[in-house]
Amino acid sequence: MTEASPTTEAGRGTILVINGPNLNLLGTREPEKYGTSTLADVEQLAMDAAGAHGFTVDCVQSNHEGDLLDAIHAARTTAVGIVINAGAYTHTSVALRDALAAVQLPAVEVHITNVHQREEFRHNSYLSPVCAAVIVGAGVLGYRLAIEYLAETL
Ligand code: CA2
Repeated sequence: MTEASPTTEAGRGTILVINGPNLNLLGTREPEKYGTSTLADVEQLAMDAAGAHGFTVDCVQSNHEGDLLDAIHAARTTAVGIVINAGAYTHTSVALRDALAAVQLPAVEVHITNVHQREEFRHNSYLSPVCAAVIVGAGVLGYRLAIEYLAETL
């Protein structure tokens, strides 16, 4: 018997949108840096953008690296692509990079701020080399651009 494709239940399939540590605070602190949109706003924006192209979204936010790894692993059978803002784990986590490489789904890395204008330690991303595209500094619009990219290329 052939395995069900992740595209069978939901039109063109499901895009997994992952937000990492502290992004649950969006819209509540440091608006000058991260803007005024909340995480719920970002997830709605992603849902709308994906829906316009026939995709559904699964949204995951966690402050725990292992939970993010589990979400990426699960995407292997549930999603057709990934949008990931791994927050500070971007700059530290070989494990998240290995997970993204292992699942072999197209992934887009998003950062709300332009990490290259910030501290030196934010300039390196362990994830960028295993992502199809990287969007930084576009604010929360970056999530929409990431979904547009996946919708064009999937
Ligand atoms: O610019 C981004 O999206 C970042 O991924 C945000 C991370 C940071 O560690 C990365 O270098 C760049 C930090 C997320 C913190 O989110 C907050 C949101 C609102 C208020 C406080 C923190």
